[in-house]
Amino acid sequence: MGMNLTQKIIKSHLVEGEMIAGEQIGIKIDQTLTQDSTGTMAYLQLEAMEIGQVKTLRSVAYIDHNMLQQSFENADDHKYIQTVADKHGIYFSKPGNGICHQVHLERFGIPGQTLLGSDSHTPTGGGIGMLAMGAGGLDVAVAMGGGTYYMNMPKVLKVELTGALKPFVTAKDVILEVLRVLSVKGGVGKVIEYCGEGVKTLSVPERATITNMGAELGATTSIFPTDETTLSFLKAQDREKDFTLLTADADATYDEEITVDLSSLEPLTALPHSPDNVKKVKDVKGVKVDQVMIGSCTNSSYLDMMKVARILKGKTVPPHVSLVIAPGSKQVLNMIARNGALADMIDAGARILESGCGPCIGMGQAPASDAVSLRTINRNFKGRCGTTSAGVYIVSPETAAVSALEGFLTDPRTYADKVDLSVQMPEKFEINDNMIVSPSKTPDEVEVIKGPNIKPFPVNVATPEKIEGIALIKVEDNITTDHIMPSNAKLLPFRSNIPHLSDYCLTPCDPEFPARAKANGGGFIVGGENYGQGSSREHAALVPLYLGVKAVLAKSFARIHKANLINSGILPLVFANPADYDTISADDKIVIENAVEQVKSGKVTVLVNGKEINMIIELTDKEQEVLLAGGKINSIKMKG
Ligand code: MIC
Ligand code: SF4
Repeated sequence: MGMNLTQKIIKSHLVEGEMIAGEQIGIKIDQTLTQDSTGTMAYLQLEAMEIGQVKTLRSVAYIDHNMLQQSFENADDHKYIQTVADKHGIYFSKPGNGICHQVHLERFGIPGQTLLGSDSHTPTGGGIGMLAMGAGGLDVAVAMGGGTYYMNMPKVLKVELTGALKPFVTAKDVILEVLRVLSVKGGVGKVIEYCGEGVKTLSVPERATITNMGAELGATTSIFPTDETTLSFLKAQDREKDFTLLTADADATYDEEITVDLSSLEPLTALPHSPDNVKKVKDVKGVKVDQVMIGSCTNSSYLDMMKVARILKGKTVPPHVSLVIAPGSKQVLNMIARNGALADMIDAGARILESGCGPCIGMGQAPASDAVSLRTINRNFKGRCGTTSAGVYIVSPETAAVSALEGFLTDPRTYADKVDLSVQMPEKFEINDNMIVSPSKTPDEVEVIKGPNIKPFPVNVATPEKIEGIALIKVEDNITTDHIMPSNAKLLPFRSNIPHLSDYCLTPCDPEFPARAKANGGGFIVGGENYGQGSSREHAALVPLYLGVKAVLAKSFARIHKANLINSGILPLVFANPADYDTISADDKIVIENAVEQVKSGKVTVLVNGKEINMIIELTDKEQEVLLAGGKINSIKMKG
């Protein structure tokens, strides 16, 4: 029987297990990437596991998230990452070189290889046919040491693309349409595999926009086949030798299928505060816009920037609009600087930011109170931009640029007669890798520098026989890791300082949570569907661990967060009967007797104020071992 592309890549990397959807498999990881906000923790764990030289084909440490360097904490983290990378055989991408996903696609990604990144948008690499997945830093550290990556064999959802996009309708609108259809939890446990006639009409950056935002579906990853377009892209990056032709077999089968007719799509937007709250721009047009932000790993490619520059050329943004643009990489910035497109942006009144995540993760450019901000980013969770009362709309670069000029949310097709957007892919990108530092050839001589901001990370104890405490908080569906462990300009400098971060845990839901958790010596969290969606940050598990959280009782979990909880020794329990969620309240007393045996059986009876509630704990054999040991570090130590 024929295989789809996902199955082919998994098969060629399979180390353990059978390729049956839902079953545990172990795969070999070829490449890893980290970024600074998850990287410090990943490398502290790499050191704790006494991993010497990395065993991957390529590992890269990027600095792109926190580049404000407003005080020593930030610089400490950067210095630590640079020196630890140097010592362990990891390439180091200096701050300013660009956003990890954009740079990795340009310079390192290889079709058919596996990539594990400590960032949820690692699936960007699926745009050139990589099996690229996000994971917690600890799993990435293990992969760097040559360890197998364990996961559940995903289902494969085929998205058949037909037709071709109309002018001013974009790849962003394609993924927003998929989000509209499938929702933010529609991809959980699945790889989204694109195919069909429409594929060849999309450039590599367009494909990468689509796979990048597959993270918002909760998918394991998303992937495109490779073709002439992929080859030309790699050639233009001087990396022709990295090309392999990859397609699904003609008789491949899939677990689910949907079709998206590119020709029928219209410009779309995700309204505040969820990426699946999707509407047609023409149906919500006219909203007055205060801020427009163009950039992020979703939409900051050379093609995106050139189109934006063409729209802005010779025009001016109105007084009430602040337009900020962050080109995705040094390569992109350099090319638009040389060809004059950057000047067109500056002329129009845009503020140009350095190549990095910036406003996407609340590192500056927080909108004013109650402001409307149009952004080409991938997540518009409440407060993520730095201003809780602001409303962030996710849009394409074309919609962003046109709306910035008009001052109101505007259907970009109104500019179709005025601007020619037929920008060609360059035959050669400008290549200058002088901001990528190769690792030391004499690693023994490298001193790893840890400044005072770098604190040890918490480690759990083995699962005890009896677990008890109170329900510290009860939260609703779709709680994000931005709720559990907020990230913004004030907190990002403390990603290697768990004690400091613990004072902010779950504060967007309840400002008293940290104090209550401390006063009670820990306890339980009660959540709804898709608990922990969004980022890969394992801080959303490490900080609750530090606060003594023993288990999370939820209707369902997001994939990466569930893995991070297990790696931290915190029980991810799912209501056998979702209606039981309604019977628990904050402050209820919770007891789990005979915890070890119950976890092993996969069924856990929880006593809530003495009343029995049935929970399920779905774990692979490996996960069970890790959880019962009190987390991954303990389980590795136990094996010696
Ligand atoms: C994000 O987009 O939420 C982040 C910031 O890139 C995170 C990583 C982090 O929290 O450091 C992600 O996507 O995993
Ligand atoms: Fe950076 Fe935003 Fe992309 Fe996360 S989503 S990697 S913060 S640009």
